[in-house]
Amino acid sequence: MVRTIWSRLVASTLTAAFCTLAVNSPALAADPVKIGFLVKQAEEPWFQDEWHYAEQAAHEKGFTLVKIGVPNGEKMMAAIDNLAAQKAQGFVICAPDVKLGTAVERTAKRNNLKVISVDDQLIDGSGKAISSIPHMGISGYDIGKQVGQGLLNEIKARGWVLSEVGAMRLAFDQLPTAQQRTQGAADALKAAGLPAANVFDAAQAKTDTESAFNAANIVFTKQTKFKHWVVFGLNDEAVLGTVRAAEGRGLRNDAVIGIGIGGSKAALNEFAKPNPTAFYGSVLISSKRHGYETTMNMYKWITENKLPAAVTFTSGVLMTRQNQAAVRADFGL
Ligand code: FCA
Repeated sequence: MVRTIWSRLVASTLTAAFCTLAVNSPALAADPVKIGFLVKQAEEPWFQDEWHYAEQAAHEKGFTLVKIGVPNGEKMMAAIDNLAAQKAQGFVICAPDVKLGTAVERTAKRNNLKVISVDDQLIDGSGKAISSIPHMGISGYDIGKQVGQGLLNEIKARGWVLSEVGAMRLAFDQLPTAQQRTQGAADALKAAGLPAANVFDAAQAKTDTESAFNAANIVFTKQTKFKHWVVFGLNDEAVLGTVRAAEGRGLRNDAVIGIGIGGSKAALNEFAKPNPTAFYGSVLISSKRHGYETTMNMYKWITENKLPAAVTFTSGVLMTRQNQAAVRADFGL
């Protein structure tokens, strides 16, 4: 008898304890948080930095970050399916082609995955930005104008005559942010009096250094009358490829001024060379915000159902050999 009462008591206490546990800790029943971070060019230092700061968010919150390079549409689709199979709840993506936007949205939905885009805003079949996917990118046009202003200041400091300066725009116009960035730079130069006829487009096949090198070579071959050049493009790689092409023709830092966009290792390595090259500067943008904040936003979306801002555009600051340490410190890098 005593035993029966005792065992009943134990059983009811256990049930109560279990209920309390079940009610108060719903997370125990849920899958652990897993977030994908998919980037189009895993070998590019900018994307390595984004991953680094995304890892910081994962470390702080204790979730798993799955980093996948997605250089083409096929790999991207496989990566999204793979994330679903691994029971991830969402992913951040910089897609290899923004026109894959509708496919990304559909595949994510089908797999019940939340999605945030970073750097390159996804577009639909008619070329419109997909507003249902939260996005963090850079203020392309304004940052481009900063590039143009930086080039103008340096032209002035050297006493070059604007009408005698050639301007090379490394173009990758199928990517809207690339178009906006280079347009901003070209507009700033033209507004200051650089003749429109002095601006030459060099179309890149991809957004890497080699494609820029090839594209710039073609323009340098055709346009031989300019002794002074300014060069700009969507990122540091575009400008570095152009600077290398110029060097191949004997055009060095006294003849060429290049300003990139990014400011990660690609730029820092160049600044670390003992002799200054024609890579004069880079508008530093925040890989920390783009990597850490997007991932953190995704985490909060998953765990607190807090929808991220529809669009966030981040700003940049011109960084040169001289001020690199201070500018990076201001960015918390
Ligand atoms: C695009 C470019 C990258 C980087 C990023 C912010 O994705 O391709 O190089 O500039 O925007």
